[in-house]
Amino acid sequence: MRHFVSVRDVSDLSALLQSAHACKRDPLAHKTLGQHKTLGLIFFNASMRTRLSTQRAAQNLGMSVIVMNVGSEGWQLEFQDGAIMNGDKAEHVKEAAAVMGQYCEILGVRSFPTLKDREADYAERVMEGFVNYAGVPIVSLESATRHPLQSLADLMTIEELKTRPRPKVVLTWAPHVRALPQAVPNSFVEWMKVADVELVVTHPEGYELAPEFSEGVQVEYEQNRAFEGADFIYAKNWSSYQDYGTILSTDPEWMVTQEKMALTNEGKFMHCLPVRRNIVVEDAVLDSPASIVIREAANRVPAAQAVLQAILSSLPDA
Ligand code: AN0
Ligand code: CP
Repeated sequence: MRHFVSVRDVSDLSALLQSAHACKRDPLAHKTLGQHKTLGLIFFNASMRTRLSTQRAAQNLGMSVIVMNVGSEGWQLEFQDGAIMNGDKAEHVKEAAAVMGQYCEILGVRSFPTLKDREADYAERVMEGFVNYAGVPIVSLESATRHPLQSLADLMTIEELKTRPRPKVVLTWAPHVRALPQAVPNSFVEWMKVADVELVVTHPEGYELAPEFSEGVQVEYEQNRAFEGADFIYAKNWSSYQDYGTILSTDPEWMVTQEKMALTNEGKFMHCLPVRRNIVVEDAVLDSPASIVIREAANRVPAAQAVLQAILSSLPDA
């Protein structure tokens, strides 16, 4: 594997999943694979799970890790080709990414969307800038439109806990007080489409995901109907794609409750975290045995490890 920015970078999904499960069983099986190699983790935005789990995964492989919060501690970067840089941007991604690539064998990048300029966000200007100019493999730590390390951990978790070969998996929109990216739901849908699951997406009207993700996906606008017989409920808020970046609804009726979970097939509750209690999901659900959010977060380590392992194994000098 060269880069890991979307599911399309995975040539053999079942092999990657098997590798992730193996990393979970025996985290130190390849503890020298990454020796004398450095992973750079570049954050334009806040993170807890992605930062710590990816760092831990790299350590399990013997890698060194450099972390930089470029969003708050670095020079402001320009991404526009041909820009006349007379504003507040001190450096172009062409130099910045190329320099970082001199210091690290692999770079991880987190960069949220603007939620203002849909075209720029969906063109993945930041992630593509790094892919084009760093000269080393790039791992997405959540980009403007995708969060593939999260989706891989989610899929691992579903595989671990499913009670039938083709579980019903429901992605439900839930309310939130802030406008959030579509990256997590986009990615979840993208990965579930290639997995062996029955996927249903439920959200209020106006929250349809971008066509490249929603194409071929079953949408049920009645949340209760979607929940019926579900094995996994995956809750997430996102802002509107159509009316780009706006909050169209804060309807508390969409919060995930015990009452709604009772409609499922003893369904498990999933969320990528961080989650706002009693806004997205009520305490009773998160505090119940049906909640698997901590296992899901734990699986971020083996998921990241499997990805780093695949990239390390295909470095030119490996
Ligand atoms: C981010 C999002 O919704 O994309 C990160 C989730 C992993 N969430 C928040 O900003 C709350
Ligand atoms: N789920 C997730 O990516 O969490 P962080 O934003 O804390 O990394």
